[in-house]
Amino acid sequence: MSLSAKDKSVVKAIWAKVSPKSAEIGAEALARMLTVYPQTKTYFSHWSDLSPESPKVRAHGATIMAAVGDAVGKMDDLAGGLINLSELHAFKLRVDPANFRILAHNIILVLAMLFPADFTAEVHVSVDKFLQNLALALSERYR
Ligand code: HNI
Repeated sequence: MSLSAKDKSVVKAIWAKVSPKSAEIGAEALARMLTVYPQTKTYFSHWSDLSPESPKVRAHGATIMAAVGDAVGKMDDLAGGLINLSELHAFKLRVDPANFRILAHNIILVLAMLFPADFTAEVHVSVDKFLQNLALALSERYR
């Protein structure tokens, strides 16, 4: 389902609030994903340490979250804006797109943990829609 004008403004507002902690959110979300959904570890098997404290995991979480922040600025055309990242994940990394939803779940969880007062049900709905649309955009090149 596509993002309404209200979803977009809600996502922009919460991103403005949380973006100073973007690196921490990403690190925590990626670490959680690898711990709680260990099947996702296969893609990162070239890293020796996949523990939650792993510097590689934490740095990569920050990279992913920076790309999520970039996508906030591309909400009017996520598929077009993320075409290169989609290409990378589809053809080079061969990430099963089901994993985008798993990561989205973990990002939402961490947002709720770090910003309990701001992460209202209304914000949750719009962020969930945004991340599902982002996952869809990243899956664009798989077809
Ligand atoms: Ni993903 C690399 C963004 C989900 C596995 N990923 C990247 C890079 C960005 C990125 C940015 C770095 C690109 C570059 O080097 O040019 N990834 C995103 C985003 C999402 C996402 C925005 C979803 C919100 N990636 C996932 C998921 C997996 C995943 C769900 C696997 C479970 N990504 C990877 C792997 C790499 C990667 C593997 C390469 C890591 C490395 O450096 O070896």
